[in-house]
Amino acid sequence: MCNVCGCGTGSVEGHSHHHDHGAGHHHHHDHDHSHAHGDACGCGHDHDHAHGHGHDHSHDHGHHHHGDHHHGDHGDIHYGTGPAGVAVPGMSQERLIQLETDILAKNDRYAAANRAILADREILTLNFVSSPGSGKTTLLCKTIEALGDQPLAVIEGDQQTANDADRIRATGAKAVQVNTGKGCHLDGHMVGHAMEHLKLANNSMLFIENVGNLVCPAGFDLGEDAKVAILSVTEGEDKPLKYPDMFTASRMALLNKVDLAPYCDVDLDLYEENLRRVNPSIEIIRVSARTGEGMDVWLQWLRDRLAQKAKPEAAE
Ligand SMILES: Nc1nc2c(ncn2[C@@H]2O[C@H](COP(=O)(O)OP(=O)(O)OP(=O)(O)O)[C@@H](O)[C@H]2O)c(=O)[nH]1
Ligand SMILES: [Mg+2]
Repeated sequence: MCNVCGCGTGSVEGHSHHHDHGAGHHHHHDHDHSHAHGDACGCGHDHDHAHGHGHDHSHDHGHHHHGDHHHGDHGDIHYGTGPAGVAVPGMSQERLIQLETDILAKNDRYAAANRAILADREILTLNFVSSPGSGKTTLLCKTIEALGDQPLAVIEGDQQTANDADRIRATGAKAVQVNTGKGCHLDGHMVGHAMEHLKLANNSMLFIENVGNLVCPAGFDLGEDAKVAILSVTEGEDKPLKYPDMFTASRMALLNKVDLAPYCDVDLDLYEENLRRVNPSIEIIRVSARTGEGMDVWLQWLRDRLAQKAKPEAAE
């Protein structure tokens, strides 16, 4: 997850409802606020704030550079080599790990509740993750149209606007938009709330379009059956190597916009090779939402997953 942007702050403080998310969002950058909640004081050491009065914090900002990054052979700077995998000015690695553990534990409880409901109702749930503009909404619209009368619903996550939910509703499908404000990902609580708004049919499909972001959504379980990563050929074949977390977390990768491949200096085989380097078991389908190439393979994959979702008949 993303400690740097404080994207889980709302959850930690019990404000994980999406309307409150923006308000909680700055707080990890806010030194005073951290104190009020007993968080790391910024001195780089955890200590009990009840006894921390008089501690001089003024020395602290910008001085503890050593220890949170390493230099490589060419002087390249590597943050994230500590146990927390991330560096935040003024926070110790121990404190960061505690914060992440708290946030994700809370998220996991919401996600588990969603998963239990979705399993009981045999609803195949897919979490579509990608960078902005890779074609998630276009692919979803084409998928919905091709699936015909298959019962399904869509949860749309974006920082702002209802554009994508409007595009989905134009196909005739049910959709609810979740605006995350400054938030950079959907979380389990937001999705549970959105599920309540959608009258989900039993043995149906639920598609969740996450906020366009190749980083933070990787860490947040929503209760889905699988993450489906959408990549477009225009992004470049090195993206799986640069943002590996998203692709190790995904079961399926749709390599979209293959119609544009002739116009780009892109090597589709290398794209797939790089995906398998970070996730050897990832499934990959080359598609074009524009021309429909590969859509039959993708639709069959969806139907197979839905069939698997059906619970075995209860033994008499
Ligand atoms: N040529 C081509 N263009 C595509 C394809 N799929 C999507 N696009 C275009 O890519 C642009 C972005 O598509 P969207 O579906 O909005 O992408 P998105 O991932 O939902 O974007 P965000 O929700 O903003 O992250 C649009 O102009 C689409 O028409 C494709 O297969 N081929
Ligand atoms: Mg979209």
